[in-house]
Amino acid sequence: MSTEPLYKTLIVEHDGPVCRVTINRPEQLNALSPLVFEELQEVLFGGTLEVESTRVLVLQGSGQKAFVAGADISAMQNLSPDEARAFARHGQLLTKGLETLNIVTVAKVQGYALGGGCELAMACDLIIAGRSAKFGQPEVNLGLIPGFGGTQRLVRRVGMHVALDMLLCGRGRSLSGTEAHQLGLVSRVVDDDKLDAEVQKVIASLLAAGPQAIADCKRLVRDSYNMNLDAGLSAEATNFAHCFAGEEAQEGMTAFLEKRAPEFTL
Ligand code: CO8
Repeated sequence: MSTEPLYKTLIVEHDGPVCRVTINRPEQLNALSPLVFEELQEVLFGGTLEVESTRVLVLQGSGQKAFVAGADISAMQNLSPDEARAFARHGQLLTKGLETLNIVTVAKVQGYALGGGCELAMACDLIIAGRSAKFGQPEVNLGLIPGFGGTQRLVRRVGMHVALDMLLCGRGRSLSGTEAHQLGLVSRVVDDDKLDAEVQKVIASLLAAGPQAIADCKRLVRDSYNMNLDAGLSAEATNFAHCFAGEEAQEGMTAFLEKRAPEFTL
């Protein structure tokens, strides 16, 4: 395991094909300051993350109390409209970048995932939450609206009516991890003290599967939001055919028939 010592607000640990990024501002409940954004941008897209050899990125918050309690309100207070637009676009580029990254992203959520924290988690491929996690979009209580995709991604996850309830009622309608799971906002929920073990289980599943197959599935699912069904099915068939041109599927199917574990390479 190696740790990147370069960052002020993040802890970045590499462990073979797994990279763990911890937002490390526990005193501020890991609120997203401009420096957090800058450093996240650098880690994810500036070369720190070795895209060729990393297969899973785990995003988490420091301490037990919060994943991320939102954008840093003190840093936002004096933004001009132009600066606010730039801030929102910056966050949106980051969240969009997570969705298009050729690596599976997992948000490990304990405690608060509010505002920009909920939006950051929703940009990840999988959200694994503790039962007592608290998801919410309290921007309206600040006289704001979400700016990092909350009005767009939340509705895609939980449907219009729950999304409207959360977005319009703000602090008055947050979801526990359990409820977030029931409503489809998170992928898995477990007792708080089992969260680390569950994330390890997910990582093990991801590492046991074909890397190219996983990357293709992620891309096809992500692209499905921007396609009609016919175009999406056609893209799926093309990719399915492509599987048969490479070694990965041969190895996967042969290993099954030979009753052994497959040996996939990146
Ligand atoms: N920003 C800055 N500081 C924060 C934030 C935050 N989002 N959340 C918590 N903190 C700080 C508190 O100010 C406090 O600092 P201090 O000890 O110096 O007073 C410390 O963290 C601990 O917080 P609390 O004492 O408040 O802890 P509690 O357990 O009493 O309450 C809560 C926890 C309920 C999470 C509470 O802290 C809270 O309501 N936080 C704000 C949550 C919120 O409103 N989040 C949404 C922010 S807006 C947003 O994310 C919009 C994103 C899109 C922006 C688009 C760009 C324009």
